[in-house]
Amino acid sequence: MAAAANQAWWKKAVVYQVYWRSFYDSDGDGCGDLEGVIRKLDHIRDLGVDIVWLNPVYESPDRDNGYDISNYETVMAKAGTMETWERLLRETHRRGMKLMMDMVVNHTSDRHPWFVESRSSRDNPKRDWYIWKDPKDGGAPNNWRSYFSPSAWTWDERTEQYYFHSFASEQPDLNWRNPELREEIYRTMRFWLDKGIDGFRLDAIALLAKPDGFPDAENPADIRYLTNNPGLHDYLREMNERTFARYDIVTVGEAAFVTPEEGLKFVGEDRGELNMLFHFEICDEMPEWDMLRFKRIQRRWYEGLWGKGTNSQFLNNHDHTRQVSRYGNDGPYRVQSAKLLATMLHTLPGVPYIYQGEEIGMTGVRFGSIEEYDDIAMKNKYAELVGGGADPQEALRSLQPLSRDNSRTPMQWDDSPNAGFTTGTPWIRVNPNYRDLNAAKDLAAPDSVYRYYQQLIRIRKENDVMAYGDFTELPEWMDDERLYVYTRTLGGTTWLIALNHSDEPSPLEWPARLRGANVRLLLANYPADVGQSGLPATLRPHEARIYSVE
Ligand code: ISL
Repeated sequence: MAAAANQAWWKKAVVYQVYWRSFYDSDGDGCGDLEGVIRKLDHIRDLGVDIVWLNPVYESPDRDNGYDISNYETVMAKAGTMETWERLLRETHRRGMKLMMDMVVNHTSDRHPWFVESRSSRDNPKRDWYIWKDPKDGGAPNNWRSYFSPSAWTWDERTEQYYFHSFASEQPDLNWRNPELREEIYRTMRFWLDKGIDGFRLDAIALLAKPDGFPDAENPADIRYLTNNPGLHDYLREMNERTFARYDIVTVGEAAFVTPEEGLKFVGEDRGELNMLFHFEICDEMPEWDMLRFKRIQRRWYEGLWGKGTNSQFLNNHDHTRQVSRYGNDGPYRVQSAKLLATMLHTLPGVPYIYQGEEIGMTGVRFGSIEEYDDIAMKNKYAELVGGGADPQEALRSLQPLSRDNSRTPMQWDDSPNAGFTTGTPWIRVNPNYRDLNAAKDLAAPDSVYRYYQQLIRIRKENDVMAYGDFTELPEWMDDERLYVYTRTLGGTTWLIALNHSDEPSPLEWPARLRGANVRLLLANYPADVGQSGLPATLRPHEARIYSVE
């Protein structure tokens, strides 16, 4: 395998995602805010995190929790003021961390002044900043769905045309064919870069280009047609050249439905586009844990990107339910499982992302009625199912496991009312398990998940092998559905990672080449003597171990 690509500060980084509205509420209005993030920065810094990814804070009607922007250059009042944001930037930098902003340029809110102007008349100068089409056969211009609605088109009575939206009708897509629009977006990006931020997470960035003529899809339910259309990479190269390339920053592109070959077009180090890829071949396409499928996906992406571009490693975020519930064990082995998943994500090739609450093993949630949910994607889908005749309770049950709200319930700080998140009424209910599952209790526990993350991140940062070492699965367990055993090698350093992703003990027959090696334990998620030599004959349920091998 090719040697690791050239080194860069962000390749050794660990990213922590702050969904600020659920992180900490400083003023008791029930919604998290930027002042609250400032007050909890030490919690993030003490983990050893390098980059804080902040979900969108721009002015927004909040139909999609900030991903429907109505002014790119102001902070929404719910989050705070520009002064608060600037203090957050300073306080993040003062703690030696970097701030990555979430930038949404595929679409705006339907209340953005640009769209208000665009929809006012067919000859408005900003008409072409969005995508407008005449009806076809008396209906929508084509048969496409959107991510959040049965049709990607909404009729506008005043100008008697449809406008296009990849997500909700409150999120009209920008027309990236328009050079004036593109220049305005680049100016906005430089507005934030000139404030001293350290990078962007680029939302839905694979959707910017649309196909000529918007032909009907053979299978409207498979929404891949929304992504990776011709012209996309021309826009990304222009974007990079007009903005990112002029600053010492990091960019990560959120790109659904890409293969490793397509992913490399975004992040190939010779491409002049983006730095890191955030793909969804696991979270969007692997509904529940499947070890062999997971191993295949990891192999494909390693072979496709390693030495040429940088992948991200994550199993949850604000759009995907909590990893210990979806891909691990959130019952009797919750603590061990949370640590095993973390060990895997921090030792596989790629930059690891921690989603707030993951570091204390927070779990998914099950509310009793659709009214208790907030997620526009879930509520729209529920309405579509029930509108189509589905039993309401059955529709709710079918949507609960993957509802984005599973990961959006408030951060659980302690066992005081509302888990110490707010003194008011939380915008979304706190997970009822907060009394037993919260940061204060975890930090006081001898088997603290947080303290394990601290150790994991420390050994990653003290050694280059995790960021730059080649990845090799041990053939003895390549097809094992429980055990995942691999090495990372850089120069003379080899680390061996052994994971038992199952509720049962798993015996291991170590190959002779390892039985005679000088093996030393670096980290374990069960009580063990770090530094002890020798390899275990068995791994306990959800046991994870990292060894150095000489
Ligand atoms: O979560 C997904 C599908 O279940 C992802 O594919 C995701 O919806 C998609 O990649 C885009 O997500 C981003 O843009 C959306 C916003 O709702 C999401 O929160 C954001 O992560 C529209 O801006």
